[in-house]
Amino acid sequence: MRHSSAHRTAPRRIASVAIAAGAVLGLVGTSTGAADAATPAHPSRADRPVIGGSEKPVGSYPFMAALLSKGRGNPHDRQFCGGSLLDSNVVMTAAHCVVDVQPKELETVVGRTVLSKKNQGQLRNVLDVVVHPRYARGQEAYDVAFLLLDKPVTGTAPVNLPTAGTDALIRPGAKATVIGWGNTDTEIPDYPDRLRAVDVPIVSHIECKASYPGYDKKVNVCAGVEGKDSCQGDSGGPLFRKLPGRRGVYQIGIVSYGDGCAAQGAPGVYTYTGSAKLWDTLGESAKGKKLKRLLGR
Ligand code: 4AZ
Repeated sequence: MRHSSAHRTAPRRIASVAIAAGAVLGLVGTSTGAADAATPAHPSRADRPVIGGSEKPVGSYPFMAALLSKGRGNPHDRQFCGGSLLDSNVVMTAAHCVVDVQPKELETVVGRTVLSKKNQGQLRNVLDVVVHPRYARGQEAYDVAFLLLDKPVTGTAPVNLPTAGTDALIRPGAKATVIGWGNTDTEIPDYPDRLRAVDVPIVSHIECKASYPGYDKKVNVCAGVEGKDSCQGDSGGPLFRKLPGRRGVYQIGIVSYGDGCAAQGAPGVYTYTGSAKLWDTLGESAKGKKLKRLLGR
């Protein structure tokens, strides 16, 4: 989010996105621990690949949403942030993606993998934008907002959220996945048309606070390692885990900010969706209270 205003000035995206994905080169697979072992500690410029993820087949992440600025152009050029389906009528995203945007200027598509494929997924207008009442421009915490859709998304299971206040899903070292259409290259910006995913380890609150003074462990969680991270354009998208024996996935974070992408000692920062404080304080605004009721939280 500290980069969001810059993104907003970019012609192509309101906010910015991109998953830096791909781990180092396609040589090394993407989501096995082996990739890390195979990555030189100090890759030369030439072989530093950057945010290491990989492409995903259509239908892999049906709950994924893209935020598009309305217009006639190619949706790939209009995408500026990610989001996730939280309820048939609600898409969750980052506050910094939408805080300065009118609902009329926005549309969202759920279940599309290739942005330019206009017939993929379910496209919706946005009736209202509910920004977390504690989110303050220029600050980094409480970076969550909700888009109320004009009609429900059908036939798609929303993402699950962790039980608020239980931190079992953010044990440091645990493997999570982040997805998006954000930048895949830290040297030459490259925004993919097809959704990408990268596996990232959860980082401890202590390490994260050391990297980011504004980090608030009550409402944030960090993840990432050198070479694997979310990046510009991935903002608002989900960080999630698949749990053994459970259907669907559990979203533990929302892409929020970071100091660059995929650099050593600068993991990505996420809004922590299992935070009791995040959900309690959402009720401090009238719209937030209504939304909590709608979501049964
Ligand atoms: C951004 O500018 C952004 N490495 C998103 C995620 C990260 C950094 C920046 C995390 O939207």
